[in-house]
Amino acid sequence: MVWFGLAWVWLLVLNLSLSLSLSFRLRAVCRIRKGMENAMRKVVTIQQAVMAEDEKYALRNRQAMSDRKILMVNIIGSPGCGKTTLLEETAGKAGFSFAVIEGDLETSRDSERLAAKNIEALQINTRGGCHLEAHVVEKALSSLSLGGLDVLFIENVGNLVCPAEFDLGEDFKVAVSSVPEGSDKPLKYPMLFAQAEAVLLTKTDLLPYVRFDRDLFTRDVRSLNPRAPILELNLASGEGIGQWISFISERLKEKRLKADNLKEVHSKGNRADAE
Ligand SMILES: Nc1nc2c(ncn2[C@@H]2O[C@H](COP(=O)(O)OP(=O)(O)O)[C@@H](O)[C@H]2O)c(=O)[nH]1
Ligand SMILES: [Mg+2]
Repeated sequence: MVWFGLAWVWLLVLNLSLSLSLSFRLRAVCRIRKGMENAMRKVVTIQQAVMAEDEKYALRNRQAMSDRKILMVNIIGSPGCGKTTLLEETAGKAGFSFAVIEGDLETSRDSERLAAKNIEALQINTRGGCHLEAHVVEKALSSLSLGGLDVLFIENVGNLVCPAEFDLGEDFKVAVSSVPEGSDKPLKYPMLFAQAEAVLLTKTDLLPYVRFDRDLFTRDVRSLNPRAPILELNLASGEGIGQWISFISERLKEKRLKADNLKEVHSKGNRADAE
């Protein structure tokens, strides 16, 4: 009877200590989670502040390009999708003049490739940064000879994620995706494909050798972005480069027409004020 009583008391004590330790542990987990949530909130707030600050530079870049009637195009795609090759192939075939801001983590290989084609190219090395930012582009603008320039291309750091989140002051972004990357990329990286003014599908010469569902690619791009043209390019043969050049030429014409119309409206307004 005594033994039974002792066992019962022992079980009671064990149960109590177990539930106390569980409740302490739960409270500790809650505290850690709360701490993490607060830290995350701070990180998000800081990131928003950084992006808001950078937006001021983007506006300044946009204004500077508008004043000079230069079309600024932000080219974004994975490493190796053919961004530099596209610019090399554009040189000599385009009826417009252009310069390039090259964004890479390291090396000046891309700007050297472009310089070999007589394209003015300014290399920016982000030293680990996964995208270009507007304040860096502003500095680059002051080092480029912009006089008489029609188009300024920015080859952003090879990446489908971060560059899509940052406004550099460009007129628009262009998404580049190559056949060997696979047809599923638009839905996996929707932000870029949704905001692009044109989607380029490069390396179409590899279509016979790579499993690539063209219909799926087109359908997915369309679901994210109903109006952007999808331009297919084989940069090995130059096939499709004409439609790319026409697209840019058309956008340049539109920008200049808009700027001229705006100038006319302003001067009419000024004349009316003077009368
Ligand atoms: N087969 C094929 N290869 C291409 C094409 N475009 C580019 N490449 C090759 O793809 C590799 C990466 O190209 P690059 O322009 O440096 O890509 P980037 O990293 O996006 O600038 C190079 O070896 C190019 O020669 C294409 O249309 N077809
Ligand atoms: Mg490149």
